[in-house]
Amino acid sequence: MVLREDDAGVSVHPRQFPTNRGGLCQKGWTAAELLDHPERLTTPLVRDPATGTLRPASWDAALDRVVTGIRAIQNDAGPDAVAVFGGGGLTNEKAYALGKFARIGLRTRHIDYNGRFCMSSAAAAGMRAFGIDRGLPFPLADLGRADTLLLVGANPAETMPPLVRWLTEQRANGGQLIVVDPRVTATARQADLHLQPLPGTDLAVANALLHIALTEGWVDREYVAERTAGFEAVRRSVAAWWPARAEQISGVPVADLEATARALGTGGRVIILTARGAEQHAKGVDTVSAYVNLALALGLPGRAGSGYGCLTGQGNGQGGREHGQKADQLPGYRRIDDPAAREHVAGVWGVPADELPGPGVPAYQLLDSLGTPDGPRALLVFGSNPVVSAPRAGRIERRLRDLDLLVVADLMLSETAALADVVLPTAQWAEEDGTMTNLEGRVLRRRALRPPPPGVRTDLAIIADLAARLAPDAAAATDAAARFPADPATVFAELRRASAGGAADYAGISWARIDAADGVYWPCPTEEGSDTPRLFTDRFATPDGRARFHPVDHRPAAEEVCAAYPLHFTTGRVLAQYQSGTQTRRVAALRRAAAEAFVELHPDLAGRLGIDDGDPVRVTSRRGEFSAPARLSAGIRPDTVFAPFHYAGAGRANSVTNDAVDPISGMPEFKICAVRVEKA
Ligand SMILES: Nc1nc2c(c(=O)[nH]1)N[C@H]1C(S)=C(S)[C@@H](COP(=O)(O)OP(=O)(O)OC[C@H]3O[C@@H](n4cnc5c(=O)[nH]c(N)nc54)[C@H](O)[C@@H]3O)O[C@H]1N2
Ligand SMILES: Nc1nc2c(c(=O)[nH]1)N[C@H]1C(S)=C(S)[C@@H](COP(=O)(O)OP(=O)(O)OC[C@H]3O[C@@H](n4cnc5c(=O)[nH]c(N)nc54)[C@H](O)[C@@H]3O)O[C@H]1N2
Ligand SMILES: [Mo]
Repeated sequence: MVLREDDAGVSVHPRQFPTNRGGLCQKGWTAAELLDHPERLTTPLVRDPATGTLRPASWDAALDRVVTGIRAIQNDAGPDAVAVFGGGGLTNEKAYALGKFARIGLRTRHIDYNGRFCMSSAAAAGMRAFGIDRGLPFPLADLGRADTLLLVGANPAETMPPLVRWLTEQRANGGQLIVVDPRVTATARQADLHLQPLPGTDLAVANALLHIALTEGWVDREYVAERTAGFEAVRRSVAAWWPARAEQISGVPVADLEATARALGTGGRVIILTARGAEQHAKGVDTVSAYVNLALALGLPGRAGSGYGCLTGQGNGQGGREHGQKADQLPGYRRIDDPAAREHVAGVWGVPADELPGPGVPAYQLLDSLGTPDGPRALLVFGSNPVVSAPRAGRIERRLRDLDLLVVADLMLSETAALADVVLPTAQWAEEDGTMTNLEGRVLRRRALRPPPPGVRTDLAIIADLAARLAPDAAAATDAAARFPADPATVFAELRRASAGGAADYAGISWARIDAADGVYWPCPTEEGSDTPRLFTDRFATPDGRARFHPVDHRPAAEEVCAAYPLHFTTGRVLAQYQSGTQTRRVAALRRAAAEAFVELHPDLAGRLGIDDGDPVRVTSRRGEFSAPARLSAGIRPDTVFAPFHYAGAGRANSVTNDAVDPISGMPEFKICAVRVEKA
């Protein structure tokens, strides 16, 4: 998009760009409204110990409070007693600076971020199959030319409207769109075939699809032999997944499974995509692996116009997961437990490698340990609102309250900021330069249109100031100031060096090159060399160049329905709200479009429960309850209830969600738990 500022304020205008062709979603069109919003924070806030309320304070006083608190806690309990929580909406520069600040400014191993709740299962499955995690290993435009496109647990018509034109184009070209979702969504309505499984059964569906492909002889034997390893174990494991068995578990009719397998197995260009519906489960990694197995068996990854991909969520969901905000990660998608990676990054940072802390713990484990005897006693949050977005949010809210020091940098007083001891007002997207990496692995520029309002600082400036103030003496403070520049261009130049040689190699990407080329795809190791729009054309990023199959088996959800909690509950998004809603719940047009939470349920179920459309209902699980008006829809399975997670307070869906996590990725089970529903 292009921004213009005139007497009437800042406005958003379309820009012709290859990924979205000038298209934006409603949130994009209205985003400028937040720049001069009356509720915007324009001064730091510090909690007054006498009254317990947040009071405006100077930057000096606020940062002093933060630094004094951190020092006292770390002197008492060691460096790991302070933790950092980041976000996938931060620019690459900020994500990088935050990871560096945690490791060498605070010397803590405890940093993780909201991407753990987002794409971590697809990331882990991609890593173990392909040796690399780039959401789409091919340009988005490939979707428009696919003969068959399978969307598993994705609702782009509401979550990624600019992507819909590729779906429209695909079908105009004669392609077939198949959607797997327990609800008839706006996306499912456009599909040629809609599979409507019980939440949490996608793995069984995938294994049955591969079973059918094997029986029918659609497996690409030559590709499997030449480009992959481990097929035999998968072949044996899916032998037990007769379509009838998958139908029994998922409710998807055998005929639909067969039609889907045929479209995938006999199409020319075939693309399989997963999103949060398939991934946000305690078996998310294995579920994605099941679809990757299917894609590999059909010979799709690396074949022109075909492949497997994950639809990455947040603004910088891809770049945010590459440069060191993750508990186990260093910049360039390096592992923090890899001695060579530590040596390289420590060299760029000018510290001895043995001074870098080891891996921390995944987001939910981190949040759930806050304020407990063995957990961190201070938390710094940049770009997330876990009071609304974390699973089992009531418990996480209590953990945050148990902290000795909670610091939140935000544009608005989010529900998490409202609990903080110190709130730091930060700049918005239109007020700072930087880069973001989109779902195709394409690094893009974000340009500042105007400076932040008086009293507001950028995240980079806040990190730089904190690092300098934490230094023990004047000489160390000068040193820290040099190590933590507030200027994004300087940070990006360092990020390029730190990422050099890593999986996500940005060494050859300059801002000028991004401008000249409408974005640059990583890996891009040299300024002269080419970038990489398509991965895997010759080899995978594994040591021997072969992709890996992983045998995976269906298992039940972490919590099954029972007499007391007889219904399946799942969550997701609506078009007009974004995430925890801090921003979108404050935009008048979006509030009008989606003012409050709702509970979507089938008319038959509602009838049995004596609930009419619009009635207030209460949803209760073993962990808590929330209330919202009923919205009757024949498009949802009668055994399943859905609510959006964008709302706080009484309408907070995460009050009931399950905090069971995937053993490999740490992804919480946002997409299924057992509930009871009654008229409130
Ligand atoms: N309007 C809007 N757009 C957004 C966002 C937003 O908050 N609002 N957030 C952004 C972010 S961070 C992300 S991660 C993306 C997410 O984008 P999506 O993954 O498309 O979004 P969700 O609504 O979370 O989930 C997609 C679908 O999964 C279905 N589902 C639920 N349980 C299951 C299941 O067990 N199996 C299957 N197959 N499907 C299931 C839901 O019914 C839902 O329609 O959206 C991005 N875009
Ligand atoms: N039940 C359920 N829960 C879910 C999900 C689900 O599908 N179901 N989805 C999960 C997913 S995929 C995600 S991504 C998470 C998202 O949930 P959160 O991590 O809470 O993400 P946001 O709501 O985007 O929070 C961003 C916060 O940072 C602020 N902010 C925005 N830009 C900046 C910036 O540049 N700097 C700073 N310092 N602050 C900024 C915003 O005002 C906002 O308060 O929710 C997860 N929670
Ligand atoms: Mo996300």
